[in-house]
Amino acid sequence: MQRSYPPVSLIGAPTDVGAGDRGARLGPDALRIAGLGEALEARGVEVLDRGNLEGPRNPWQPPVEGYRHLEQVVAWNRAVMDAMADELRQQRMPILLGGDHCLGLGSITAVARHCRETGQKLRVLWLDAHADFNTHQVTPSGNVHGMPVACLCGLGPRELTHLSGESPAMDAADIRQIGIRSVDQGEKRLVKEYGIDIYDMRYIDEVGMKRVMEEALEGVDDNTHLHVSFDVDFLDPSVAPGVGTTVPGGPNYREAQLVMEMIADTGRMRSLDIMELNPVIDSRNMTAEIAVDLVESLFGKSTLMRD
Ligand code: Z70
Ligand code: MN
Ligand code: MN
Ligand code: MN
Repeated sequence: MQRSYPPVSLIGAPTDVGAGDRGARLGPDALRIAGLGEALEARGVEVLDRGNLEGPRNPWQPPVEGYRHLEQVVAWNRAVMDAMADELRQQRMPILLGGDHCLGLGSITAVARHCRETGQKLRVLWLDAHADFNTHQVTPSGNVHGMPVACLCGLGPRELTHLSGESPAMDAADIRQIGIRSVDQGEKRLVKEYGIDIYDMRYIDEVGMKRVMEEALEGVDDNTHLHVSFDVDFLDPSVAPGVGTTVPGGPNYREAQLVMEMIADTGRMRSLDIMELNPVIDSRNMTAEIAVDLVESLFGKSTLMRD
């Protein structure tokens, strides 16, 4: 029996205001051109492309008091939060097409609020090379895409931590980070302090991806809303060169496929972010195509029929 999925809404967020390079603003169209919508339809999923959100342009300025483009980051995150919330209210599955990862804040703020309103448990899987847990005091760059998880846990500027009015937007105990291999000095102290559950590359190498995913998915049940925040730099650069910040030593294609297949097996994914794809750096849209491949696996595509 093939699993059935809720109808999907694609939401483009063409901005790189939170990033250190420009180009992630082109991510949504690169994913569309790689055939994301058609691939989901081929899996029997109903897909509506809502087009792209609008927001302020990237002023490309240096950081002010530890933040680059804070005002623009706030505006984009509000737009993302509202758009995600609309889809969730209609029982649809929003897929956010980034855009840089600062927008994970708006996305997950909406998802967490939806879970509170509907009495569901939240589980966030944060697939990334980075922990994205910086603050303006410890950030080496001022780039807000290095801060969304801290903001979600209530640590950051009020405009970002209180995006929906409530703070913290989510419980730090609800997130699992996988693939982590670049954490800044001050950031390390903070993730420890907040008790973030991190499956870093060393742990993945030691125990293997299968066990990592079993642990990260432990406790996911019929009342769980699973949100996947997929920063494409999670992947090893040999598989996915088209991102602003490549970090060597990431999951290879096979490990990444296993991650997606094990998420699909739960049948509980109800929202997804696909972030940080930078077509300016990519080669013939190959990273976008890999991302689409992986998303097909998230929606249950596997080599053999296993269900
Ligand atoms: C670094 C910082 C980051 C993504 C880079 C990098 C953060 N920790 N996140 N690329 N997606 O500047 O805070
Ligand atoms: Mn729901
Ligand atoms: Mn990230
Ligand atoms: Mn990253």
